[in-house]
Amino acid sequence: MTDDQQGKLEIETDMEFDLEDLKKDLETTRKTDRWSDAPADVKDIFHQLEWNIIEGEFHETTSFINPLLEAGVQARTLISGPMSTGIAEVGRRFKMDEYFLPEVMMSAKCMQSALVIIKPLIIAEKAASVGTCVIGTIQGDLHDIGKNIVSMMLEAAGFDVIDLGVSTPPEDFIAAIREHKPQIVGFSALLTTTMNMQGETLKLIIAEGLRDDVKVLVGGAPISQVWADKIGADAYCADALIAVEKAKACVGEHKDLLGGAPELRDHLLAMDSQ
Ligand code: B1M
Repeated sequence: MTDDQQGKLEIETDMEFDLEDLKKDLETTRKTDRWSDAPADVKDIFHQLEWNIIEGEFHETTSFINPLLEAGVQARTLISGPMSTGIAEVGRRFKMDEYFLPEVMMSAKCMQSALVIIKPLIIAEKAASVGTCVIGTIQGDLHDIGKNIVSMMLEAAGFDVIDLGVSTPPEDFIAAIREHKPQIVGFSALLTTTMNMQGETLKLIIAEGLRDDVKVLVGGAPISQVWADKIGADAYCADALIAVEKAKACVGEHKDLLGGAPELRDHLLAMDSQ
């Protein structure tokens, strides 16, 4: 697969989907409005990949990825399309006690094995260096699929990314800020029980006198703009693409605003409605 074979197909994935509708699609005909602009064979493999993730058949996940790339589907379309809907349905089943932890772990392995193939393709798009970002999943939290996607998208956008991994203690963020002098710090949290550590980590950044130096972006399933405002973060990022756009604005048009400045928060919030 050569570089110019990749990325010829434009498929709309940036659409809201209702989990109940998705459930109906999956349980009945799988006829759906999702990806209606994709060629029939591509759409068919999208559904197979989605289903593969839901069923956690991780040994077979990669067999769907290469045919899609060879058909010209962009790596990032795979993430925002069938991989996102597949893992969302897994989350719904877990919440409804239809799935238990072993099933979720197998689906997570599907996501990870697909990302192994996708990551080099996304990183290959790396633009010239635009800044540095320290990112990590917050202490107590082991979820890293979303954080890894954000990291790789930031890297492709030209950021030098220092990824601190999962369950990152606040002190490790401080040490990394001192060592790498990032303009951006990103916190990921997926649990309502760990999201509070975003606030605690930010408090330590303030206590250490580093708040002006860094723009703090937060994300993860339970995170919202209300939460970001409550803890005093500069921006909430609903997904990886928004995280990249906001990070770029922080080192571009808003580079002269200090971390924590109310105008910065307002400018970044306004980007959500653009
Ligand atoms: Co867990 N889990 N899990 N889990 N898990 C959730 C989060 C849950 C919502 C499932 C549910 O009930 N429906 C639920 C949390 C409920 C709550 O807190 N209210 C839950 C639970 C309860 C748990 C355990 C406690 C279960 C248990 O042990 N009883 C346990 C916790 C372990 C721990 O962390 N201490 C646990 C464990 C696991 C697995 C290990 C099995 C696995 C994680 C594997 C891994 O990550 N390596 C797992 C998974 C896979 C999930 C779900 C199903 C999927 C998460 C995911 O990868 N989504 C999840 C259900 C859900 O989220 N609806 C669930 C796909 C990913 C692309 O999206 O992470 O949201 P997301 O990232 C997005 C955006 O949020 C944003 O951009 C990303 C890309 O677009 N974003 C950022 C994220 N971080 C950002 C940082 C930024 C910017 C944007 O910084 C700049």
